[in-house]
Amino acid sequence: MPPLRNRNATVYCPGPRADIGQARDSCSGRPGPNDPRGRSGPGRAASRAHPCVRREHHPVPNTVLILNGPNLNLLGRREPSVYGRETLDDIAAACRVRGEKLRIRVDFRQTNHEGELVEWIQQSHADVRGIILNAAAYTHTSVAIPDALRAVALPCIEVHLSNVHARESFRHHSYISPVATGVIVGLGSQGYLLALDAMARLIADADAANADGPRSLST
Ligand code: DHK
Repeated sequence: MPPLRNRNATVYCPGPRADIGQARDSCSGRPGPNDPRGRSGPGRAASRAHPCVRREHHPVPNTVLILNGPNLNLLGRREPSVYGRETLDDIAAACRVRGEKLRIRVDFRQTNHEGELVEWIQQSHADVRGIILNAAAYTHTSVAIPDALRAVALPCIEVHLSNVHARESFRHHSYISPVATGVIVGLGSQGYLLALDAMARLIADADAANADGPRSLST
């Protein structure tokens, strides 16, 4: 199956260029309405079209999606002896602070619906470099979520607040773990921050490998 994204996504300067009109709608790099080249071949077409198509010239911040599944909206009052007293908003705020230090834009979301998690994973934009996922109860039941993760082929770190292996046996199995780059369990909200640290390293390593390694066909 071909990848759904250009993993070596080129970052585009949003500045309009007179000869091609508003060729790019924004840093997304998608063709604008006046782009005569349409939607094909973003990497090569754009590098001919605009001198600013350089990661170092107009860097778009790396985004990491942090996705939370069902009942995590109740953190703080839900079984605090298991999940702690911090609310999900507290955890989101701590993640954003850590993200700023790491120069990562944190996109933090929660839903009680499996399909919404699947759609968020599928819709990861070109600037999303990785996913930190606490799928909560869907960890132990969902086939669709790991399928979506396989499809987008982004690094994924699975996080659980509680030590699922010290709890009921149905929590010992995770459908996410086989597709995750790494797994952090049992460290409470700190697990999210450790996952961000690890993700920053994975991104830096990938960028270094890209810079040093052979040029891919798509660049
Ligand atoms: C959260 C849940 O809601 C449970 O269903 C999982 C996970 C564990 C957690 O520890 O973060 O079993």
